[in-house]
Amino acid sequence: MKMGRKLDSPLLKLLGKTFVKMEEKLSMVDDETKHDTPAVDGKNEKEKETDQFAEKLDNVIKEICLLHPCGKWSDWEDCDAKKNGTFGSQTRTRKCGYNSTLCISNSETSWIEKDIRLCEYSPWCPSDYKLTEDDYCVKLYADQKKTWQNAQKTCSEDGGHLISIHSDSKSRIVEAILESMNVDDIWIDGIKKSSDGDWEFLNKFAYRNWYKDQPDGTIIPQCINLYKFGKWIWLDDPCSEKYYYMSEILAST
Ligand SMILES: [Ca+2]
Repeated sequence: MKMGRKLDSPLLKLLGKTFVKMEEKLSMVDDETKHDTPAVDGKNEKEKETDQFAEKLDNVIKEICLLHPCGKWSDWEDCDAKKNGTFGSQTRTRKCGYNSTLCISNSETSWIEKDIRLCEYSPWCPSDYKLTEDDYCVKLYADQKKTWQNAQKTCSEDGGHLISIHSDSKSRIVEAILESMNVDDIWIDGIKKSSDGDWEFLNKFAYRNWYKDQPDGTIIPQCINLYKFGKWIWLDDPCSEKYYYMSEILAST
């Protein structure tokens, strides 16, 4: 047996009892052999006893290994379903045979057991955030209008940020929510902090949806207002203006 491995409690007890029994047996053998047999094959009495003990211990361990052949299960792998609301499967494995935690490593007599179960794809959102079809966690704040910075602060306290609109499809998701709530302008991510500086965004996407002649603001800092003007477009506006806003938290599984 390799020492220093982790043994679980029932096995330790079993092993402990086994040692006690073997010690009793060996002391009997010891009594029987005390008075006779000179050393043959170059080993003295003590060495033979040690050999015997080791052999018996080895057999006991093998028996225990067969009674308790498998190690601990691994953690479950990620669910292989990829779309919200769909089902998939997930697996876990464990090593069995002489590769279990107790037993001597022997790849010829070990095997891997696989367990499988049904799972549902379920990204996590805080309870008051809505999970969109494309797996964004969003919340429209339409109770109190705030400056861009204060809106960002509220989002940040939720563990999120002002919603980042980096594509037409993302914009359509946001627009649908706004229209369902009869809100026609909100703060979104994007700020220009100095007159000769660049616009700063959370993401690296090149997507922009400025209305014609925008941005044109001269009061610094300027922030981005998503506004429904026939269609949904971006206007720059002084960040000190107050609008409703939408917060976004990265969904996790
Ligand atoms: Ca403007």
